[in-house]
Amino acid sequence: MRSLRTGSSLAALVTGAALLFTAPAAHAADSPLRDLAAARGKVIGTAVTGAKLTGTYGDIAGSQFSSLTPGNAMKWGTVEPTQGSFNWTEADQIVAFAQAHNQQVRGHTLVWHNQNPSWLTNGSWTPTQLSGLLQNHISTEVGRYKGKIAAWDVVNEPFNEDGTYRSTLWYDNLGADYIANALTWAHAADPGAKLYINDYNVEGVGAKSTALYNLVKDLKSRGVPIDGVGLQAHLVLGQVPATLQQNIQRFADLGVDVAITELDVRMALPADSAKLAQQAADFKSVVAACAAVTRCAGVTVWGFTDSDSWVPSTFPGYGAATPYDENYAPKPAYFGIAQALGGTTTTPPPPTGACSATYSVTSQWNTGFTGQVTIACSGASLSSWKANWTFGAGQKITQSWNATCAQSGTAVSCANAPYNGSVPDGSSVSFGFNGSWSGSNPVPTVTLG
Ligand code: 9MR
Repeated sequence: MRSLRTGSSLAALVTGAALLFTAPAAHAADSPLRDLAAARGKVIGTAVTGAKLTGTYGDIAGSQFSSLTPGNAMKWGTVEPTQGSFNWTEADQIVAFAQAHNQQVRGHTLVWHNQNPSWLTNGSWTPTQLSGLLQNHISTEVGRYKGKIAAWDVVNEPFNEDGTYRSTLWYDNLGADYIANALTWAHAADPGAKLYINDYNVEGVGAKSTALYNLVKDLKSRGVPIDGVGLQAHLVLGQVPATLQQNIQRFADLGVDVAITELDVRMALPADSAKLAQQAADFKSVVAACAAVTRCAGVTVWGFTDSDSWVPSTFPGYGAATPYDENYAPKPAYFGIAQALGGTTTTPPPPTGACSATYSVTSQWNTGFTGQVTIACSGASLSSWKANWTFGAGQKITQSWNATCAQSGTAVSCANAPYNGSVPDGSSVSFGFNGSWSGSNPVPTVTLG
């Protein structure tokens, strides 16, 4: 039996009982998404979890995206768990990672009804005290990152579905002007940051987005510093609103920027090829709508991998909502994004089962580095393996563990150790090596054979 899939560098050769795969490493398109986006004057971002920014997750976050949004690290409950005692560890880490990778940071979020510290929500405050706490919070956090944040989601999710104000700690005690005040305080703390109001179910024209439109119009007429609106875009498969581009355009015409801030497209599990193709079309149409409007600054996905998504725990039975699968292989949705940004890579047939190898540099010093290759199988398995790659900049392997590696010129071939040849469906094995480098140390594409 022989099956060969081409067009994506993903080819599966099945011979008798043995499975031989060549599979893409993490970086799959001809140009990274961030380069495609930059060529169109757009930003492409992802929400991230600070602790995961190493290995393959870090490689993809750093190479494919031009903006990072801390998924949780900058929320009030995270940064001030006890009143007056701050924890900036994860937020600082994400900002440092972004700076090291020449990325923007989208600050998220300053005023919300969720993920507030319990000392705040359980306290009993007069409106004056509450207003003072909010001002202090905004001044402290925005001030800490002054000059390092491209845009802040200052106010998050202020509206109900019918366009009335959501009843929250803020609205109930301070009235609607908590929004104008929050923007004014944020502007005072960092006049260079773009200030946004961010909400969900405001992607198409409707009661909720019209309430947001009217609010922005009112704020602008009053001279309140408002630079943009964030359309979160937590979408359901096949349900991109038909009026998305029209809605983006009407905000642009009002004189504010627009950003798609939290894009994901969830589907009923299990995923199949038809759903993944629909998802690719959905991601493509959202990114294309942004690309078509000059004042749409860009698109951020809410997690780039299905292994780092809020969807499965919030919507049981739903998932697969992001552009990369749980093993960091790009899904058709990835190519949908790339195409909307002018990329030429065609959508690959969705893999029905594959083993793939991902290469990462886990540490690096002036002349040497430590690398790791992880071989992961999903819907397939291996009983033995060889991982092959070509070094592009004269790197040399000096030592390896959990595999036997041989290098001839630039070609490296690493075979499994006696104890780790078996990679059952749904599992992975890793091996490591030390090498030398000089000049540059680019990540090669690993093929399995
Ligand atoms: O992705 C975030 C998840 O890890 C948190 O548990 C959740 C708590 O509400 O918040 C998620 O992010 C939300 C974002 O901050 C605002 N818009 C909706 C997002 C998904 O819930």
